[in-house]
Amino acid sequence: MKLYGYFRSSATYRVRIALGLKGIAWETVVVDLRASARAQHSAEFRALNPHGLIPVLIDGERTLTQSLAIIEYLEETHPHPALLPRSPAERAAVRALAFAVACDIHPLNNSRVLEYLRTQLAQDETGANRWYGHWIAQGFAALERDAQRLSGDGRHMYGNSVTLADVCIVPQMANARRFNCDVAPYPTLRAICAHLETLPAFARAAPAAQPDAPAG
Ligand SMILES: N[C@@H](CCC(=O)N[C@@H](CS)C(=O)NCC(=O)O)C(=O)O
Repeated sequence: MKLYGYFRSSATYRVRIALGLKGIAWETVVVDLRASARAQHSAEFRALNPHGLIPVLIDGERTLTQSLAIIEYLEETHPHPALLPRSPAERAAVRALAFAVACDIHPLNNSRVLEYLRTQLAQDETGANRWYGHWIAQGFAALERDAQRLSGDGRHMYGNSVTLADVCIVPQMANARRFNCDVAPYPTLRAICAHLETLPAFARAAPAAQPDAPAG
């Protein structure tokens, strides 16, 4: 499979984790999101994904977009190990945790949103960082309470094994740290991420481990 992404993209990071967990080999095609490159806006990339967003996964003739749709596709085509529990109620609970990250926190802090704040709404770095930190704090405070209730062992967001919720929280925690958000108030989330980051599929998917990450 071919994964269009960027080392720092947390939505791509989710897909890298899922591919690794399922033991699927992939080849990276770098889409440089930096302001100097803006490769997501190139005609070539827009032909693949008119939304101008990564990740895009190519599986044979298929072009897939949206990280969670891609991961559900992988879940259906490569069911083991399962990233969703069996019962409908538990699946809904895991998806709710994943969507809290992917639908409620991440879209507000995406690069195009931050760019709009800076360029069109005249926010300086302090303003943009306040915006970023606000949505992290609001989302993580609720996720901390969720994890206290739903984690079975303090090492996973839900129950005792890796689920879609874990695939989403680790990249979001990496983003929060990158933007210097205070994550001290979320000890359960921190402990879960600290454990997950030691697992090979998570370690291999980490931004610093990608071919396009700057050396050092
Ligand atoms: N809901 C989408 C979000 C994708 C997304 O926001 N990707 C970011 C990188 S993490 C991106 O391509 N940003 C480019 C931009 O903002 O112009 C998904 O989960 O795949």
